[in-house]
Amino acid sequence: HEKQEARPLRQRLLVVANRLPVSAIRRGEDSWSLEISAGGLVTALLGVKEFEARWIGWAGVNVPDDIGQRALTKALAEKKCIPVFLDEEIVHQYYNGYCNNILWPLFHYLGLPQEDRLATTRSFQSQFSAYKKANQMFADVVNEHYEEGDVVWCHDYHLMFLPKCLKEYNSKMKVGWFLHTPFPSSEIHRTLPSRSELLRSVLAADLVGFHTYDYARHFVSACTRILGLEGTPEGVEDQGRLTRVAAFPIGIDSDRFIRALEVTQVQEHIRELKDRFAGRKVMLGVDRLDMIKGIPQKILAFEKFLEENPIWRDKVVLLQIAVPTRTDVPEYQKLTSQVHEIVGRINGRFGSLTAVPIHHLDRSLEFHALCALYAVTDVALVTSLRDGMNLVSYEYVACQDAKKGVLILSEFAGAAQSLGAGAILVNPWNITEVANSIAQALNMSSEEREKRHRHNFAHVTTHTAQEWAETFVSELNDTVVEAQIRTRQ
Ligand code: ADQ
Repeated sequence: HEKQEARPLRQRLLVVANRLPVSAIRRGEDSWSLEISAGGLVTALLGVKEFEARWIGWAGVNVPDDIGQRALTKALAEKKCIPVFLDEEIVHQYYNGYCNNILWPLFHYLGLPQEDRLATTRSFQSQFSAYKKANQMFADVVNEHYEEGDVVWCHDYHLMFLPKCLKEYNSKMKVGWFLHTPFPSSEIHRTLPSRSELLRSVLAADLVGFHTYDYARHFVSACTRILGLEGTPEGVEDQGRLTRVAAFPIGIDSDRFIRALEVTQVQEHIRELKDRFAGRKVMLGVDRLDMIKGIPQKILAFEKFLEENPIWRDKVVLLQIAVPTRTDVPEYQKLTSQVHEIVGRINGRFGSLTAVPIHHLDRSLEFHALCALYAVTDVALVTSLRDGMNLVSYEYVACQDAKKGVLILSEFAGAAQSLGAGAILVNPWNITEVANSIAQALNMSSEEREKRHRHNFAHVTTHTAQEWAETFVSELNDTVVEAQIRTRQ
């Protein structure tokens, strides 16, 4: 009886992702300080009232000793987080290697690593083994904390092997898997040496979700072409067992952005920025510094625009904020210097003693500064070469209700499917087309801006992160119930 009373009233949701939503800093042998990082996923799940979420994942730090592990586990428990401890070698092979060097570029159509093919092929096997081992370690922790009735929601390309490991522990566990990146055409996926094994393990889940219908369709084609299974309108069928596959487009917590614009600190930032750039139109780019975001292409398009529109040269400025990520990977270091070189060249070419056309910052901005930038700028440029969804485009629209700025958006971002009617869609590889779109955006009439903005603002404020999470989890619950009914019949 006592045990029953202690159980939470709401259904428990175990959210499993590679990284926990905290940054942990070790202060002493057995003391840690933790800071919650309020990413999209955290805010999405905080809004889901029917469920009580627990987070399972890697804390992003190497903790080799028992004392440190015990202390960190205890500190994390207060934040409803449960750690998976990965050692340096596993992190190197699984995270830097298989996840970021193989799956990430492949899923964004950049192909498998080309240089030194032999070395890559040789390390491929050990990286894939580390990937499976790491996924098994996540499964062990989930299994240890799982209670009957819980829903387990696995996230992203880091954990494609997890659904299978979990179902091997307990075939009754309700398991969902969601991919935050694109799922590429089956022609791309089939180049991956471990293509079948990964598909089969994902199929062990009850519900598999993607941002767009296209990604879901690519996944189903990969299963039919590579595994020879049957694709149905509901998903993929294997010997009578259905894995439901569907699109669940993510959103943002739009209220959080809209409310922030009322905060005094944000209004002060807005005033400062207006003074700083008075008399000029301001264009904005906000991205993680990653090859998929198409930052060099964006800057080259801006150069082309300046070249072809001399009257705009001292009347427009591009602010590009790029947060460095994966800084220890040589390709990312190369990208940083490439971007710096292009920016330097263009500023040298079009700048004057008092003003430069591009302000490039290699850093992350705090939330209020970001909201102010979103609110004051006239045009946002999102030119990803591929992007699962792209939340920056949503955040920009949420902050533009007063100004009704123009969004230029890559047709290869998932967001193009939801914000396409309001944005100017571009092929980011076509520098001339992007340059022309910049001119179109800067010259657009206020009536047209208003019309386009209305469309996008309505979408962003109704298709929120909370709605996304709720829909996925309730669909997962329903899928399991339907499957039980089918087996009874
Ligand atoms: P990301 O590739 O990280 O996400 P995105 O969706 O744009 O891309 O989200 C980035 C987040 O980081 C945004 O919330 C943004 O505000 C923040 N951010 C970016 N640059 C910043 C800066 N300089 N300073 C402060 N904050 C910054 C992955 C996929 C996407 C998918 C999301 C969610 O690659 O396609 O939309 O997951 O599923």
